[in-house]
Amino acid sequence: MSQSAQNAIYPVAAERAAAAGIDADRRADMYRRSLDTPDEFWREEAQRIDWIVPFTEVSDVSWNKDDLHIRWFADGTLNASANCIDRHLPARADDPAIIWEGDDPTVDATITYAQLHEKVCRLANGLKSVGVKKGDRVTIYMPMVPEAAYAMLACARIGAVHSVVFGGFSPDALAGRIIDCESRFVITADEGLRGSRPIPLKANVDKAVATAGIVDKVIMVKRTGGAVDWDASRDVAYEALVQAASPDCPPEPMNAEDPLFILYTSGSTGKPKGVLHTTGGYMVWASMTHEYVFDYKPGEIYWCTADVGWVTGHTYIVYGPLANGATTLMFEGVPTWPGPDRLWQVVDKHQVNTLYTAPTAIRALMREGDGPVKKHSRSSLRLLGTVGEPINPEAWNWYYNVVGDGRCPIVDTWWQTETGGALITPLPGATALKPGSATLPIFGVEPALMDAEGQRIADSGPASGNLVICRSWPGQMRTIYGDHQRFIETYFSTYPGLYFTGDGARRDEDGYWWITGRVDDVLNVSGHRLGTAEIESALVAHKDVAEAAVVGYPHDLKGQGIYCYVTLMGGRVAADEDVDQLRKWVRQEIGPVATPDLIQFAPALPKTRSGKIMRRILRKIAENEFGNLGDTSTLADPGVVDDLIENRKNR
Ligand code: 6R9
Repeated sequence: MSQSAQNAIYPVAAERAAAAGIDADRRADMYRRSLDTPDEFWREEAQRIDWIVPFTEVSDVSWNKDDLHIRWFADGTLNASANCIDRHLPARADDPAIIWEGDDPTVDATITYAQLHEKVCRLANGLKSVGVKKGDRVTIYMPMVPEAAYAMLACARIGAVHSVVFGGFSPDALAGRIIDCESRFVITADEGLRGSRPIPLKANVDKAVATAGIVDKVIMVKRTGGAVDWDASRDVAYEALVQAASPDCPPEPMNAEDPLFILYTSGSTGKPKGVLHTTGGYMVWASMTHEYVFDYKPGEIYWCTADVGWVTGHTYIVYGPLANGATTLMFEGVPTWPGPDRLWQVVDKHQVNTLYTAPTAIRALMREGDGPVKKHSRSSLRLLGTVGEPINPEAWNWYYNVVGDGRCPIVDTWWQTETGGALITPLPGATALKPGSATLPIFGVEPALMDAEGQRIADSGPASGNLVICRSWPGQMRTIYGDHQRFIETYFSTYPGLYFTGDGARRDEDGYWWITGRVDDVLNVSGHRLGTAEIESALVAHKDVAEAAVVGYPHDLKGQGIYCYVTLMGGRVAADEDVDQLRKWVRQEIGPVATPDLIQFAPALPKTRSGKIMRRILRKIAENEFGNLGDTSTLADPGVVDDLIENRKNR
């Protein structure tokens, strides 16, 4: 890429700044106030939420390791589902809340706010009738159908804590998540449908439930009508349940710090972490960022292509847009089926104004050329967004010039499951854009850089380092479910008193932030977060595998690919079928998103004399940068490295 492309700046168009809720001056003023007088700022901003009992205290936070607690609006009460539904009924009962676009392009549905209210209330009563109580955890393992949103909101309505598990995860991965949060209830569908291929969700649940051994009830939505096994003492038909239930279900008053949901995400070590978000702060954050980041205006059609199994689906398909009374589009299918123009066809069909998707999807569609895009008008689009991984400037430029015809700003939103919503992001009417930069922090967010010695780098001027956040924001996760100590150790111990993001970043001469990617052992494959430790433990669970180490390497389409080094039992030499077998094995153990891209069999892995695998060396070899391995003097057996280089898979 040329230097000039890297330095390109796209100023805010004057008409846009004028029409936007927030222009550059207002942004600067609000940002300053959010840091100078935070209590005042958040007291005002929190008025966007309907409180049952108003809060008196804004925040009570300590990031001190010995007394770590994070509380926002703590003595207020509210209900998230009432904020997403009931309060919109007086003015917009008949407005579309959800537009559902099925996998099959001829199948869609529109659900108004009044209908959403009835659906959610009936299900909430149905959940009560099968024994779900306030505080119980309910696992949701669903395809992208409106019932997934109903299920989340029905839990929120009665104070149950949902744990949505991505429908692409395996029975074992699902079982692990059910067990970790002791969930006695599962909501699922018979099958999912993606690109016309059925996904056996109920069969997966049956296996997971058998493994977990603690589930009382499985509620199943009929999506395809495919054959399923049925255990009459445990399984409940969704349709019958909601039909029998009353459509009247008053929302449960929840304390602001009562849990709203748990969402599992990968870390650098151990099993996935149950990220816990609470009600008040999360709702303020979801609503505020959805409005400002997407410059949302009433009546607009807003489409986030994420799956509800990820945090982006939680905050920017369900809670943010619905809290703001928006019309949120939910898409069941995949961007490339039945043809590579599906997204653009859907944009025209539903007159989408805002499209929010992942760089990996943009790169895949870019490969199909401009033709499929140009087949459709896209004239309704006014804003584009990206999330999930760094976007390369080539993909950014294609998105901007081809998809957006050079007239739609792109909001590149940096955030994490842990942060609840966007932290570093442009505001479309306020922020000049630089392709590849997430630009500037949103209100209340104070980022900083740390150097390798653990020292804070000066807050002005260009610099690179590890990205930390210096003060709490309302949408921040509160703990790891069941393991507060791990929460403290993971996020607040590397740099005491600061939240460590796990990302590296660069700040340029204009104070713009460029996220460079994870600095820990977390991979970002097609925008999906995966822990190398999880893939390693899946590999070593195979009877033929003695040892495994997994690293990422640059991948044109996926951002990062999964590179596995494997030593077989008894020093056996690998055969061709071993590769296929192990790829299949990992798919089964974790899910298709974790399928290894490259597997290199090695007689041994590079280790220090104390037996630690030297991942730095493995990363370099996987990146095909073996000329520059750095210090190898601590290797127990330097010969191992020569073999690894000679047989490397990424050339
Ligand atoms: C929302 C979400 C979080 C990790 C994060 C970072 C990467 C997300 C990004 C981005 C560069 C962006 N990431 N957005 N990197 N630019 N705009 O994706 O949450 O699944 O928890 O992943 O994704 O590395 O630390 P999650």
